[in-house]
Amino acid sequence: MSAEAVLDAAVLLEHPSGSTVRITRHGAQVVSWTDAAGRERLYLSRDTRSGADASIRGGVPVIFPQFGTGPLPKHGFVRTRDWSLVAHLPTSATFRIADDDVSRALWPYRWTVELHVELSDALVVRMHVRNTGDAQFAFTAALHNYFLVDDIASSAIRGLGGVAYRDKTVATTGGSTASDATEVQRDAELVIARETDRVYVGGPRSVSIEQAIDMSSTRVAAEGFGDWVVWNPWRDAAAALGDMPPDDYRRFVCVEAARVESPIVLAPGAEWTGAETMTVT
Ligand code: TA6
Repeated sequence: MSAEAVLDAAVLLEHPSGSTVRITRHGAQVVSWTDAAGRERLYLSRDTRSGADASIRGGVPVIFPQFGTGPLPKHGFVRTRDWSLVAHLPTSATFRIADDDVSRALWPYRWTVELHVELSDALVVRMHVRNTGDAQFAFTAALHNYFLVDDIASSAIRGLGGVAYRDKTVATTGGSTASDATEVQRDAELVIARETDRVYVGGPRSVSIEQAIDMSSTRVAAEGFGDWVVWNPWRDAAAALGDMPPDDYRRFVCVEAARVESPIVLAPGAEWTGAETMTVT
């Protein structure tokens, strides 16, 4: 399936302002957001993989119950599964996924995740995780946003100055994430000019991608997550991905609302919500 086919198969939301959102049942993944001026704000690779076990390269992948690498498949397992569409109105949609035999073979817990997407003058994505079993569990999570930029060299990420981060591009002995180098971002703005893979520990409520499209900026405000991740593979790692045209590293930056550093612990019956609000400024 091509990127066009991914978009064609997606659930469409339309706002009277003219903005639109498309969400696939595969991964409950937002794969397109156009603003009121008709400009696409999210990156979607034209070489994305699709189909049963594939993760779609672009948009807003939903990461649960494990961010990054670990005992489970990388970035968890809900981004590669089909979700149920449980509500669909012109400007909102709700998707749900629950544990099953396949998930319990990997991770022996009972849970549901609902993703609620709402389009107004902003795009709001809300992720609800509920423990429906009788054992406590811990998880990490993210909304792995791929923001489209006209040119990575003339865009900048604002909001993370003074925040400590783990630099995942720096290999340390043993290569374990726990021992990745920790630094503090000195500059107010981050201009991406090389491979960048950072987990910011804590940080502000909102971050913006300045001069993303047509000189306009994309702002993302998060609640409930606590951490931020910034990723751009740059030339060589983009070429190695295999599902992205090599030069596309210039056309996006991932700025992710994430909970990576201190897992969320849910007691039986308990619920957690993480949300992000994206606006054009
Ligand atoms: O969020 C950043 C990151 O964890 C990077 O380390 C990079 O691997 C990226 O996600 C993409 O992962 P993926 O499994 O989708 O290729």
